[in-house]
Amino acid sequence: MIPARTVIIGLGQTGLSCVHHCLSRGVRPLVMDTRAQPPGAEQLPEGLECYFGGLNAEVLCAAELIIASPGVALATPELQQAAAAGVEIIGDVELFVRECTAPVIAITGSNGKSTVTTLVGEMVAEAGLAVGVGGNIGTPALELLNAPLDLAVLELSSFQLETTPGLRALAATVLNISEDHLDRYDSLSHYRDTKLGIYENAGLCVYNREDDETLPPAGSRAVSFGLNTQDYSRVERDGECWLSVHGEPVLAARELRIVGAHNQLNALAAMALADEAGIPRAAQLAVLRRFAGLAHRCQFVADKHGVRWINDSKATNVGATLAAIDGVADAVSGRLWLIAGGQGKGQDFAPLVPLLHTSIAGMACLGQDKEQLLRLSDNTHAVADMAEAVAWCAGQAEPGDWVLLAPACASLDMYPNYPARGDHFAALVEAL
Ligand code: UMA
Ligand code: ADP
Repeated sequence: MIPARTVIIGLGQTGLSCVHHCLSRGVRPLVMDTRAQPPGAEQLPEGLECYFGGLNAEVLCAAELIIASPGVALATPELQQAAAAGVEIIGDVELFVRECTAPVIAITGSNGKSTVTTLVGEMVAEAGLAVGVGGNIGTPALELLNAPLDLAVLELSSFQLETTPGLRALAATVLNISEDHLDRYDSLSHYRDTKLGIYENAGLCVYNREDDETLPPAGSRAVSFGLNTQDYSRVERDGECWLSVHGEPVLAARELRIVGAHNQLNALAAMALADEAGIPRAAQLAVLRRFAGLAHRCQFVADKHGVRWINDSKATNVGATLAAIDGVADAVSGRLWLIAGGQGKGQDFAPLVPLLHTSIAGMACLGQDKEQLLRLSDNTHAVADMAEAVAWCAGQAEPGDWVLLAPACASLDMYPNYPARGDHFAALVEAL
């Protein structure tokens, strides 16, 4: 039951999905947004009560329920006041899990979420089941309630996990933990603990044996994935690398179309989750053999005068950039040039330094936090924007070299989102 005095905070995709959900349940919510002209305002039905340009603490404290968008921090003073006044604050995913009767597979981590979510979703569909795929990947979870489902596969951000106390996943995973969103969390352990919340009441916890930060609480029913031999793993057989399950090789790694050790881990995690949902191995392997990766993740753009250009605009944190470099490094015959920069979100960029001294010939640095990147080593170069970054790399690179856009930063200082950044990069490359 959604109470009559419900306030929805934030009018992005999430807020709009919550408005539609409330209306479909006979409740007319009040909508609030800190922005004077939030982007979805024109899509609201006529006559709905709105409060834009700030948060009204008085209204919030008088509410029976607040549904907060993930982009709004719970630490916001007006929300803290409402919480202190005893008002329940939840997110859209909590509304979803309260109503969804199908089992849920829940996926979080600093990197690889969308890849694993897509893989699992496709595996379930391949097995002939009705599957809904949503959450942080882009389709608001509540939209999945519009069709009958056998299974829901949700990508969950730390922001969404903060406001989803009722999650009871059939299987849940934390793929990995590395620095991100430190502008919203006071420490890495705070960010990690929020992510580990996904394991609460999960039927099976799927964790990364290479990353102790992903360990579920003692006593949990758990299975692991990793690069050494246990559970879901990568093994060597007759000089060849295989993905194996409980010691049995099931797929030669070369049959995967997505590259890099990180993607082998993603494939193993997807198999572990799909196994718990009873998806036949043949359906899993069919998907792993054909899946060529999502757009803006290590995506080949063009070969220009013998130089290969790669778009990994989705690398919005240092961990993802390291994985992208690792993923392409073996394939590069010449030198590798990197384009990075944007909003650093409080991260430490130091893990890039060893690579700037070894695998990376030079780095074009752009965006709000470029100064921090420029300081990392001598082979960095400041550029004003993406056009200058592409031009500089084109001037440096020789046939056999690769240029990789893997910014280690959010795009929001220069673009509406990471796909817009990747598209702009690709257009500039095509025009070379
Ligand atoms: N905002 C305000 N004032 C408000 C409300 C929001 O300024 O009152 C700002 C936020 O600070 C943010 C922007 O508006 O900059 C959008 O926030 P939102 O929560 O309204 O976003 P939605 O459009 O509802 O999209 C959200 C997720 N966005 C965020 O978590 C910031 C989307 O994840 C998600 O796909 C969508 O719900 C559907 O579930 C995007 C994302 O960047 C891809 N996620 C982060 C990440 O992956 O790192 C967590
Ligand atoms: P997310 O949804 O968590 O952002 P994606 O699947 O979209 O993850 O991948 C984002 C980027 O993170 C990719 O471009 C890649 O460089 C990197 N990445 C993907 N999987 C992993 C992984 N398992 N470990 C580390 N980095 C990864």
